[in-house]
Amino acid sequence: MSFDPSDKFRDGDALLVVDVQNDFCPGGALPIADGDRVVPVLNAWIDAAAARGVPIYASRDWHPLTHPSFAEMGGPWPVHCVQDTEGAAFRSDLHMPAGTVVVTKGTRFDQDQNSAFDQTGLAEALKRDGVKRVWVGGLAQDVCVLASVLDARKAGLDVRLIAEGTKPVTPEGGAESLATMQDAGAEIEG
Ligand code: VGL
Ligand code: ZN
Repeated sequence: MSFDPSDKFRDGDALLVVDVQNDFCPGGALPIADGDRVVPVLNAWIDAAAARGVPIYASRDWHPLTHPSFAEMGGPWPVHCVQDTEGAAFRSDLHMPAGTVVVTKGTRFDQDQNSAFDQTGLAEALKRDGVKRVWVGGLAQDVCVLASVLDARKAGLDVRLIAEGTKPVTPEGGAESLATMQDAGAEIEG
């Protein structure tokens, strides 16, 4: 491994891996260019977090078959991450050490939840566990990572975006989301 993130962590840190699922990677239903390339990067962070006892949270988009974000329901996206399908599964090469907490979102019938914090109780869980700062990576940078970072800031958490560990739906969206996250006080790592 060329880069070891171990020395980046301090007490009060947590790692949030957003939506590293098959459908968001090449070959999936809503593929993000190079989406699979975040996996080795995030694995290094996950391994370092596990070794240091930093809590790891992995969110997943987990939609019912009739979800309002799907085009056929009037939403912006193709059908993706349908509950219990292979497309909704975490990438099989993503490290999931024992104790990794799965955060399920996007299950509502009446509205989408892009953020891992949206009505999941995640902010409360992090506060309960004494978390002050979250390291965030995953997919997609300009959708669910962006929404999660902004909500983390709103919840009063310090945020570090793992720049190499996230990819956007569009390059323009990627650049814009970076600026928006920085404006909200998130720091960009890498
Ligand atoms: C996402 C589009 C639709 C994401 C989820 O995880 O970024 N993007 N649903
Ligand atoms: Zn979705």
